[in-house]
Amino acid sequence: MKQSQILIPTLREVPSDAEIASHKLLLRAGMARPIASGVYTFLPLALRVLHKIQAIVRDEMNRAGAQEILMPAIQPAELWQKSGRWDVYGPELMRLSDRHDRPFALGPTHEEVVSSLVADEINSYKKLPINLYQIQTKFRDEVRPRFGLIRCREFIMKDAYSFDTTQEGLDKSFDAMFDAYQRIFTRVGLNFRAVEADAGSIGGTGTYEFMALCEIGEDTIAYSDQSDYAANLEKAETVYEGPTAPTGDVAAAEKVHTPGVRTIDQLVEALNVEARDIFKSLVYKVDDKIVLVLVRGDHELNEVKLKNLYDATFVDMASEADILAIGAVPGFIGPVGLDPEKVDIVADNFIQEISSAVVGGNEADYHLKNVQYGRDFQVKTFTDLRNVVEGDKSPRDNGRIQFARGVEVGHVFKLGTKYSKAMGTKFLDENGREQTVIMGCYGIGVSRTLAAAIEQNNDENGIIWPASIAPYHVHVIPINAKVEEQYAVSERITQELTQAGLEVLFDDRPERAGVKFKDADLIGLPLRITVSDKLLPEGQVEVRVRRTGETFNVELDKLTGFVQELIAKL
Ligand code: 9G3
Repeated sequence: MKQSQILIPTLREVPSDAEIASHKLLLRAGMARPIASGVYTFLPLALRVLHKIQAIVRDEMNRAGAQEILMPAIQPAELWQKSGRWDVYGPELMRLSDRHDRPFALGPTHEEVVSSLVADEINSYKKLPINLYQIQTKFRDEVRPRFGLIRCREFIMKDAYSFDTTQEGLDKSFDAMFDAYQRIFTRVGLNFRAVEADAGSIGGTGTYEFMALCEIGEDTIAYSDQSDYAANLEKAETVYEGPTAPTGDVAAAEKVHTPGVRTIDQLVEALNVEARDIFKSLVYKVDDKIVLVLVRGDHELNEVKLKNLYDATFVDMASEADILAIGAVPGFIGPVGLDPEKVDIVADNFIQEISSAVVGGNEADYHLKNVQYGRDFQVKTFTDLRNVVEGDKSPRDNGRIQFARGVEVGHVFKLGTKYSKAMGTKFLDENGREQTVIMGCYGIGVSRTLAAAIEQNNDENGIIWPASIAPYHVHVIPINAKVEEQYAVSERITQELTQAGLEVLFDDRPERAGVKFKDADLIGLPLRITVSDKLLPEGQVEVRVRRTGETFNVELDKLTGFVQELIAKL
């Protein structure tokens, strides 16, 4: 393909709102252009990469026995009213009305649509299991789109949905998808981990996120240094090995005047104690219950674990009124003297390691010290309520927990009957009895995968495409396109390599060599072939590997075989 014919508007500089490498490079390499916050046009090079990622996804989904369909982007509100989600989602769900003023949503996902389809079209166990998938544009009106294609408002997702008659069937479908995802991300060339994740609002159990490891990732991954155990921070478990607090008697609890001392750091300073000796008392509204949560001052509450403890739908910090209503004082909240009728007191296991603690005094400007759990206050439930920290014991092996950051590029869920019940997706079993279908759902962020690949494969000169998803395999560049022989040889090389099945971008533009080399490094094709007056007399051209900078002088009559062999390794 001649570069002078293709729209590749490369840039030297990018707008300041592009903070991360992939966002900058998508714009500079002339691959994407925003038309609104979080809404992008994919230009020719990006579309070629998207098509390659989609081809790998399709190949593995089809190999796993899934069937491709294409569902509509606009969805009638009735479906979301039937599942009960129309009122659950706020402004993130993009809504519109049709000409008859009927309400619709722009689809952020398709559980309702696909469950309704299967409810209408399948009603016998003989037709199950089935796995339907699509590759389609999704809409989610993110409050803060950022990082280019990593978090945008319109994006391309592969979403699949499995329908089984039994839990074992779902387990089998889930495992087939899990394996397909391992193969997909390996073939795409991503450095990724499958991490245990919380099912969140979507419900169900057994959910994994596929995380592309990169520093700009918004998610923290906790992994063991001695096994392939990995979990996202919401889910990662701590290991409590039992009370180690000395049971020796402790002086009676004592009030301490701490005017205006509210934060852990101020308390550490004022009372000359360690953060671990202070109990954070956090008052939450969990659905409609008021809960006082205790975690050590050196730990962080994990709100997802609190939500799961109560199997709640909503978890929010309590209001000042709620805090006063249970007899506590904002800024000086503590567990001592509260009425268990008015508030549940739950605590993270690790507060049991502290025998003499500092807590809020439930009185303005006062704290209590020498407070002992069991003597001075009771706890309704002890459980794992904190975020893991680096160095914690791994819950699965004798390793220690380390942190990494990642971007979620895939997510697999065991849904169970959450949607099939609501949407009436049933089947008649072998005894003619009506049963509810058991579902799984499986997503891949296709456009986000493109961005993650750039995040993981770039240097100061630009993108470095893995060969499997590169927009083209080889960049052919004559040092001076105006020199007849250089142009002719470049054209012939382009034809030969194309005939051999390689995808070639021929830079036929009348630009200076330096400009063409800079653009080639920016666009990042795996190989660059330079045609020059220096080497042509020897019947040679230079082949250069973008990732390593390695160069080879290759005879023209050996070029095709050489390039084919080299590209297979990139
Ligand atoms: C919404 C909006 C945003 C959403 C959802 C619904 C995320 C929503 C979770 C999923 C679960 C799986 C199938 C493919 C894999 C992921 N954001 N989720 O349900 F209305 Cl506005 O999408 N869906």
